[in-house]
Amino acid sequence: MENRIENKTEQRRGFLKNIAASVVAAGALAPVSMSAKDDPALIEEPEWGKKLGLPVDKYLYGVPSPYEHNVKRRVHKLLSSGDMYASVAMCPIQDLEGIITPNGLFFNRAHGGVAIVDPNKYRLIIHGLVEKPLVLTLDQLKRYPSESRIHFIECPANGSTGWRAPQFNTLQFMKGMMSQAEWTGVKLSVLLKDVGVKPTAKWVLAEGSDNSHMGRTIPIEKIMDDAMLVWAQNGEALRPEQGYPVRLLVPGWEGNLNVKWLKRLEFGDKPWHAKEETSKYTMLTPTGKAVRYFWPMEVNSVITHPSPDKPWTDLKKGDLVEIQGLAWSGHGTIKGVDITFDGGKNWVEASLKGLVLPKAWTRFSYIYKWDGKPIILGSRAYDDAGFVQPTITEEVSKMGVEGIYHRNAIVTWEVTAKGEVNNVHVRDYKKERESIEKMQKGAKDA
Ligand SMILES: Nc1nc2c(c(=O)[nH]1)N[C@H]1C(S)=C(S)[C@@H](COP(=O)(O)O)O[C@H]1N2
Ligand SMILES: [Mo]
Repeated sequence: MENRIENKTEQRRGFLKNIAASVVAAGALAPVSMSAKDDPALIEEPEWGKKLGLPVDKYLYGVPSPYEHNVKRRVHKLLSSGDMYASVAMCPIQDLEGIITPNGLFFNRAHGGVAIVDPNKYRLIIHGLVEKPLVLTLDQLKRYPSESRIHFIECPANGSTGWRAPQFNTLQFMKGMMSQAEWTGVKLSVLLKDVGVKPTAKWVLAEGSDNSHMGRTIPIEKIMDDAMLVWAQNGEALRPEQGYPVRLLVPGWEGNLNVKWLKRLEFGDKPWHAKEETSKYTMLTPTGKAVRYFWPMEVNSVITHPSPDKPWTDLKKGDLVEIQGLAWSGHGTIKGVDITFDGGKNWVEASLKGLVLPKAWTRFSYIYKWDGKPIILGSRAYDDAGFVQPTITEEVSKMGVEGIYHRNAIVTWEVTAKGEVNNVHVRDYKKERESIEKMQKGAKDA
């Protein structure tokens, strides 16, 4: 960590010398000027002003402008079971503004389809190693004092489509297995006062009422720390896709632990998942050892503007442009984000925009004057728990190449002279080869 900061200062000095002249403060960012006399959009009265608009009762639940029809979740056949019941609809993170995902665009991962639960028949069972088992209706649950918190949910397989080699040239399919909402519900530490958890309880099994059940076990420390039962998402009831009427929220931890359509919580003294093959993910590391418990999502970031989906093809040499992206960490709060224009040799510091919250997406920004020369653009986030995003080579030496989960290496974009943006990997193959060989040897020795 210390090294990193020293290096950063050194590198930043070198970098600033080179491009300081081309960087201008945000205040100077001006819109492209246009002459009124050749702009038909200014001279002619628009269609929509010549007639009445839609009656206000046309949509009593609003829908986006028809011109925004391209902003939608997308499903790739490589990532689904084919019939779309066990599948994932990816969030268009390249189209989002700020840090909140509109409910209709929240990514949706389901293993047995999206359950449509009747709230009147909904029951939540809390049992096992507790003094007083509870069965709650939805109304009873909502009587507990509520809290609203902003957190991302990220599937640990997010980014797995591109760690071995670039596979997709779209940000949506690369990193769209995550979204962020303001969640409202009750903290489990508050609700559990009513059940009296026994001191012998060490693990909690959470189970959904959908076809897949999605049984997951979670250590009691996390349950008592900041886990919640949530029933609302961005100011309205959870969407069916997010687990209506109630889901478990495990802030910052693997997406799969956030059990939707929650049916029961059972307190026990051992991790059920040790017996259940399918109920947790493990990861093989270069030493040949598998990591069994791997819950928090690592510090991570990606540049959304530009990206393959949001290229700079309409920019002219010398234009000022805002580079933007998202940074997040399941370990804590984002402290900063660095940006490279040369594939990781030099770094400058971006600024964090708006709310900077723990275990939450944080938007970052950097005003840049594009001179039309090709660049290799990337972002590197660091958090208040001391974690720094690794390069692909660092990630491969630590984690090997077998696991598809928890990939958080720096993402790099090649921006061509035409402003096209491509997903590229900046790698040190020699080091990676060595680490793979070490891993294979370790596995043999074990
Ligand atoms: N009951 C249930 N809960 C579930 C799942 C499921 O299939 N069934 N999928 C899990 C997985 S793998 C992820 S990544 C998150 C995705 O949450 P989302 O669909 O709200 O984005 O939900 C988790 N909770
Ligand atoms: Mo997931």
